[in-house]
Amino acid sequence: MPTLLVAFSSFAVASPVPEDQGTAPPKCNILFVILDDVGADQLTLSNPSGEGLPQTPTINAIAAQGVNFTNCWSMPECSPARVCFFTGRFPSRTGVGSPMTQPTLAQSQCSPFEMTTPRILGNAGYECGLFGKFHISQENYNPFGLLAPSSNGFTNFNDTLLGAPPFIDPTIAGQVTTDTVLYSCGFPVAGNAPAICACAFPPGVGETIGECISGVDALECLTAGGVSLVAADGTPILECDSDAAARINWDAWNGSYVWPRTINQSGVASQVTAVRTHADVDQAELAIEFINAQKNSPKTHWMCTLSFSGDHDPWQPPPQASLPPGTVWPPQLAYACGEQVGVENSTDQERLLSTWTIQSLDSQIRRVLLSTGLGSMVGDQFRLNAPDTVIVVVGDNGSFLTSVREPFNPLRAKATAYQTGICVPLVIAGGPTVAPGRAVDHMVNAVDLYQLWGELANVNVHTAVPQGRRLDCRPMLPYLTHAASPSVRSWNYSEYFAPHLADPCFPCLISTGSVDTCTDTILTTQSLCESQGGVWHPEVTDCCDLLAQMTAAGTAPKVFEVIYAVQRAITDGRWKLVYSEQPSCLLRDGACDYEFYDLSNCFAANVLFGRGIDNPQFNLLATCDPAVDLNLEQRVAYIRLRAELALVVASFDSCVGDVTMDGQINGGDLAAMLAFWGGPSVADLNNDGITNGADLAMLLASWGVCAH
Ligand SMILES: [Ca+2]
Ligand SMILES: [Ca+2]
Ligand SMILES: [Ca+2]
Repeated sequence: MPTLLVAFSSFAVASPVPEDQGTAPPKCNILFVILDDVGADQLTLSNPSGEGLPQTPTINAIAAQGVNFTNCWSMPECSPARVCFFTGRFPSRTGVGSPMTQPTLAQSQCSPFEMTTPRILGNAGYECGLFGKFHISQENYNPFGLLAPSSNGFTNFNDTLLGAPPFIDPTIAGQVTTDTVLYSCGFPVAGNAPAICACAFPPGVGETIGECISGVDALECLTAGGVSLVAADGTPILECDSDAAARINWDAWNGSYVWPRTINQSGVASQVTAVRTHADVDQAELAIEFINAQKNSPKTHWMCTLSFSGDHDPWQPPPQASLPPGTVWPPQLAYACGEQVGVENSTDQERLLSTWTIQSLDSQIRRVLLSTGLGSMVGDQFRLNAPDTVIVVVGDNGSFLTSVREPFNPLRAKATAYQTGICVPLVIAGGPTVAPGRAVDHMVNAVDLYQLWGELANVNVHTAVPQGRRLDCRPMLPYLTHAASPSVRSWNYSEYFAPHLADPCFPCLISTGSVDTCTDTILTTQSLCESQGGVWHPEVTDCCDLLAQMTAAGTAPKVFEVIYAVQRAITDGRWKLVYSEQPSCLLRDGACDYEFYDLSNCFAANVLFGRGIDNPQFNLLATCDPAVDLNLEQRVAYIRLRAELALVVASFDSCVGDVTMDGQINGGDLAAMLAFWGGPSVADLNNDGITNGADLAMLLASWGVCAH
């Protein structure tokens, strides 16, 4: 370990942790709602000038009776953001820098040795449950398999281990056998409306054919858990027919309507292969049951995490009952889903489906609050009634390309450290919150929520974690309890980096008209690539090889973008520095590793709280030379942020062999390694998918105290 790094890192962590202000308020219950892939662009609260945005009367009411945080950074992808929420540590400390996909190895999933929120709050007498999408760890390449949530302290988990809704089933449970996709939304359509068909339901135990009702709207049938009858060529079958029903594959998944459930409860894992309740509704229902059950629980407090999966692609029309009255598919659009053929061609449909999904989620949040007594209707006004419960609603990362709203940038969205990829909505209400209806424009980060959970339970998270473990979170409670609390953060940070995988990840090329975007780190399987409208290129090893091949063939696009394998962003609130590990083929075009923005002078800053969108033309480092590109004020800010970023990155110095993350490489790490011997694990130090002698040799070679 270079001594320079040691000096930097001790400097970086020596700064005192800010004290909580004032006397500690009483412990609070916590309802934590995660909206998957809902970036700041999606809500009027965080995108005030946005047009045609989802109607979110419940979230707006929570903000009106609480605090709207208008300057929240998260991470560019699902898994890193979620691990931040529950560990208070930046991705470079937890190892989770990218979304988990099927081949992601254990060391790129949340470690079982992390002191997650349910562990800390459990020690403080809280009952904790997480319902909905997990995506913090997963069963694949994880020694705990289906008990992955429990291995992270989430011992009461129910819903999905998948990172997204399953793919939409255009075959209508195996009935349609043509190669042409007739029904891309997973149910039969006729013109611009759901078709009318006979609706079959799954057979009960011991039955071969279930109930059937003739002449049902296909979306209503799917919502009720049925399958519409169609012929092999897709022709709707109007009357019930046992021969037709016998052709249905009842195990076929179908987006948010039919999906696999995993449960962790009391140390036991179980699964349901095909749940036939819409995921939004199911997740809300689980939260309601949990919260109401706590009224009779011997534990004094609770934390319910309601992790909606709904707004992650692929989108389908949600249940009609979840939508504002009168919501109809507009006649100018084909009734189609998952048409991921690029930004120019598919945005209207994708945005409409995303809009409807967010509206559905808002109505489910309202249902949870009304069904648990945390809210009530006073006339036609929704009112919170949560004096001892804090309600937090957050997006986990920026919106996905095809759903991005103006003035945000779809080509610098989710998966990037630009503003569209990391700015998320955050509203908090209830409990000790004073002066409701405020906006707080101070910088906050996804990791800070970890400290808030502690603050609400009267636990100092910095002393609750094992000694030597570094946290990145800062206090949040002062923003709730003091209307004029000054900014705690002087800088904010976000990052992305590629995962360790069991299989090689080949380039995936997504063409969006004038721009071809390539990734060789995120869409890690052929099916994932193709689900995003991409083309998988296993004949080459990375995006640069692909570009070389296309150039040689004369098919290179005008604009070839690569999603960088390492991205880091840091800001002091006005100036923003973006670091990207550039692939060699792009560097040839004169790109540089750093971009530098004055957010107060970026695109649409006047309508986005004074911090605009970091589009390429606003990059101040036009020639990559600060001495040429920047004036004195800019140069000072640039040098300061470069130094700040260097300190942050230096503080990430890894300690290979410290499996248990306590700053020592000793018998505890050896015991952990032996416990995982022969399989994938966080003790797979050389990242080859197996824990064995090669890893042991590395551990023994670094035996002792970590060099930081
Ligand atoms: Ca997400
Ligand atoms: Ca250790
Ligand atoms: Ca290994």
